[in-house]
Amino acid sequence: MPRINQKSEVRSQRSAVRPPAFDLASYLETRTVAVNAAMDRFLPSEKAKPATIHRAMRYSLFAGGKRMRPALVLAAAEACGGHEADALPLACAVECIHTYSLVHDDLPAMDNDDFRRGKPTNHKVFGEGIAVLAGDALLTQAFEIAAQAKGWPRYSHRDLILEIAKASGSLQLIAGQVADLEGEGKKTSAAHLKYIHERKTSALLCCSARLGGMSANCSAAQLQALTDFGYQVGLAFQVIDDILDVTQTSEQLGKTAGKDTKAQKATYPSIIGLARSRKIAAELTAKAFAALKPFQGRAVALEALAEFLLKRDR
Ligand code: GRG
Repeated sequence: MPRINQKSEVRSQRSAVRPPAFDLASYLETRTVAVNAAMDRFLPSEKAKPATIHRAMRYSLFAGGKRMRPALVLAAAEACGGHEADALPLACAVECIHTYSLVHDDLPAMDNDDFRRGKPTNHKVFGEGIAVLAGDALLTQAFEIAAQAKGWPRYSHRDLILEIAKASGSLQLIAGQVADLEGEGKKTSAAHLKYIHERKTSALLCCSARLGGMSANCSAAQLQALTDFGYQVGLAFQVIDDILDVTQTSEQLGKTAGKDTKAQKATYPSIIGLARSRKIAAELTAKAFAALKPFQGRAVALEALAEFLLKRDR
C-alpha cells in the first residue's frame, strides 16, 4: 500500500474513534425550546382567571433565564439512557422552583432588586402583592407538574416529589437564603460561606442532576455519581456567580451587578480574592468531571455543561 494511503487510513481511523466536538450551543438551544414549549403547556394560560397572576407567573418564567437546571435534568437523563419526554416534567418543575426563588429574592423585603433576566423584576411590573403570589404559585405549580412525571420501579412518584421538596425546603434552599440574609454585614468564615452555597445554590443543581437520573430509572451507582457531580457543579456555579457580580456589568448580567459588595454580603472574592476564587471554581469543576467517570464517556452533555458553567460570562 503506498505511503500516502497508509497515512490517510490512519487519519480516517482516528476520526472514526474520536467523537466529534460536542456542540453545546445547539444542544442548549434545542433543549430550551423543548422546555419552554412544555412549560407553556403545563402552565395555565395568560387568559385563565385571575389573568394577573398567570401573566405574572409567565412574565418571570419566560423572561429569558439560561435554563441551566432543566438542561442538567435532561443531560443527566441522557447519560443514563433515558428519554427526554420522561425527564421534561421534572426539568420544568425545577425551573418553576428556581424562578419562584428569584421572584421572591428580588422583593423589597429581601434583595430589593429592580432587574432580573434583563427585565424589570416581577414586583416592579405587577406590584409586591402579586409578585409574592406569583412566587407562591410557581412553587405550587412545580409540584403539580412533577406529579405528572412517570414513576419508575426504582423511583416512585413519592421519591420524585420528596426530592424536590427536600431541595427547596427549610433545610436546603430556604436555609441558604436565611443564612444569606442573616449574614449580611457580618464577618463570615469560608466554612460558613460554603454552608450557604451548598444550600442556596448547590441543592437545586444537585437535585436537577439526580431527577434526570431518576427519570431514567438509573442505578444506585449512577445516582451517586450524579449527586457528586451536581453538588460540585452547584458549588462552582455560586463561586462563579460571586465572581461575575464583581467583574461584569449589569447589562452583561441582566441583573444589578455589584449588589453583593453593596449589601456587604460574604462572597468568595470578598473573603479570598478573585484569583483564588477562580482557582477554587476550576478545582470544583475538576471534581465534577471526576464524578462522571462511571459513565465512561457517555455523559458528554454533562461534561460540556460543567465546562460552560465555569467559563460563563453571565
Ligand atoms: C427561596 C426566596 C428564596 C430564595 C432562595 C435561590 C435563592 C435562595 C436566591 C436567589 C438569588 C441567588 C443568588 C441564588 C443563588 C443561585 C443563583 C446564582 C441563581 C441565579 O441562577 P441563574 O444564573 O439564573 O441560572 P437564570 O436567570 O439564568 O435562570
